[in-house]
Amino acid sequence: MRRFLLSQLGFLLAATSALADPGQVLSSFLAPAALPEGVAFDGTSLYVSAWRTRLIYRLDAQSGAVLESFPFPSLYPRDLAWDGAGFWAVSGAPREPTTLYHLDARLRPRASFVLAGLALGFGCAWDGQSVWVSDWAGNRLHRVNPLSGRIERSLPSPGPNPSGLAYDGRRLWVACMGDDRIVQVDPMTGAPERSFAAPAQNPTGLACAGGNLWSLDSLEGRVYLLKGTGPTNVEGTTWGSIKAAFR
Ligand SMILES: [Ca+2]
Repeated sequence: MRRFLLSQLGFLLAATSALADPGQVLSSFLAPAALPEGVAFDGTSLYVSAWRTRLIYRLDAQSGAVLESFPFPSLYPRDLAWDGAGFWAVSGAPREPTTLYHLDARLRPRASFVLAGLALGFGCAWDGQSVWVSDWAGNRLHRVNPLSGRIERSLPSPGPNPSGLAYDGRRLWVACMGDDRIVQVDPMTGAPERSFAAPAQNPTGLACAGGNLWSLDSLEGRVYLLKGTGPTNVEGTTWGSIKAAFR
């Protein structure tokens, strides 16, 4: 009986993840400028950095309309992250030191850290306590102390050329430009848990929005809203309803 219940549970879990269909494009619009590199979402507006103009744009998250723009703090804008009160921004280019900027809610620089040992910093995410920065050329993910700028922990990237990073409350999402995939990993071990094809061929910045993901493509110059894994599967209503069925 126990074996029967477990196999049924496995079937239900498989059916649940199939329904979620992560990676499906829910909507998309043109980026405000060529070569969008980074994205952050503060719960209301979308913030997109663009290489061509070296600006950060605040966008209406529904229409993509530009509401405001702010100068990026360096010549090499990459990914962004929102930490609940301000932003983090990565500056990275070949033969340039990777620099992590802390910006206030109006995008004014408040602090900066040069991250030694990174070949080309790109992705940026906030996990509630620390900042994650990906090394595009070194194929690693680094967890950085937000007060000292020191690297606390490093993991191998789940794919080549990690560009965008986002954190969904439990797992890291990594856009890999080298194979055009978006991968969810365990931030403790770096183990990949699921992945799907990026919506186009040059994925850059990533940001989480509820259970979904904002994803940029610098070749297409587009902003995509992708289906994520919904509210955290283990604690969310889907898992609750499965458990209820076996009480
Ligand atoms: Ca990000």
